[in-house]
Amino acid sequence: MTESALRHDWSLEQIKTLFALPFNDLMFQAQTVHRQFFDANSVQISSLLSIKTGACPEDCAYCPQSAKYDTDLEKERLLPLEEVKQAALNAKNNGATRFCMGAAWRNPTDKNLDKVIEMISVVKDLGMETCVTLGMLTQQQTRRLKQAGLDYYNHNLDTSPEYYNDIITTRTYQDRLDTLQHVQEENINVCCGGIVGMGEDEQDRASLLQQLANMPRHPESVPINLLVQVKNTPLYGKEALDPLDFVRTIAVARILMPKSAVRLSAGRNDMSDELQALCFLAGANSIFYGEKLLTTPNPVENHDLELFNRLGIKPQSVKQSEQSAA
Ligand code: SAM
Ligand code: DTB
Ligand code: SF4
Repeated sequence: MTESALRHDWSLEQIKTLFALPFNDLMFQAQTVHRQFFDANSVQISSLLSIKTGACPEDCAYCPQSAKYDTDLEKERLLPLEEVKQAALNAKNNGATRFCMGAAWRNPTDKNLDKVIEMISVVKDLGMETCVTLGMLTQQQTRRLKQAGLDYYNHNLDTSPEYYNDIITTRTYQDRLDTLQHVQEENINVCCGGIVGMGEDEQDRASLLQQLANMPRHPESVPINLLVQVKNTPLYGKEALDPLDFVRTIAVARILMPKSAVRLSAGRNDMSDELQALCFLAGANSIFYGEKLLTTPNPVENHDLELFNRLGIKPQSVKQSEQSAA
């Protein structure tokens, strides 16, 4: 499949038809597409660090960092540069090729952005790819991040436009699309996906993927998060998603966005090794690596390395990931 064969005109019906395929047929199709663009046994690994934790003014119903919910979280101010450098170095020594820094902001102030730009610079100097997620950006702020050499900006759509108002009221879907447009216009790689298991239905999952696949450029990285249920957030206690429907979501993302890295993201701590193996078979080829996501647990490194070993998966080197991002 050539670049020009990438589609941006998926109808909801077509996507729902993929979801409705017999599981084995869906997996076969996803695996076939996956092998056209990727080494099927290679997975990119990114490590996360929360550079500013908690006290966020937004009301995202899934999020432990919202100031609106009493989640027992230790709030922190923006971390000192040296601490960030140390964490990135540890991540690199453990084998991560990309370092993603997240801040619990609605949007960064220009002063905050100065500090984040220093962080991007020290992480780049370690030879790692950089990613930040800071909330909404103006075009001017996006340009500054590009000039700082930022590789990826993470900004999720989170769910379908139809289900969105049940999850967040303090920021609109259009606000998110606007920030994503700024990032694409400045030619920064986009990392954009969503969360499933929030009580949405299959049509919502299809509609979220339709939004992503029909963007003018597919996001270079598509994180598919399974809701991490945190006590005292509004979504705590939601009925769990059928794990096979999670695998289907990964497979459909892979088919719709053949050249994108599809990331098996939050929620791995609650998944069996076998379920994760099915996700890789469905076309996931990137993970968050390291014992913590932003504020919640993730599998320990040794466990992941053992799983990779059992599956014959090789972590991707920085060089390979540069090639696939180009
Ligand atoms: N505050 C910024 C923003 O929301 O744009 C950046 C950080 S925010 C924590 C980054 C993403 O983490 C969210 O968009 C959401 O998709 C994901 N996330 C947060 N809490 C989660 C949870 N409990 N389970 C799964 N994903 C979660
Ligand atoms: C993304 O899609 N998932 C990551 C990252 N982008 C920033 C965040 C997951 C957060 C899970 C809840 C927590 O640890 O606070
Ligand atoms: Fe704030 Fe981001 Fe959490 Fe929403 S997801 S409450 S914006 S930190």
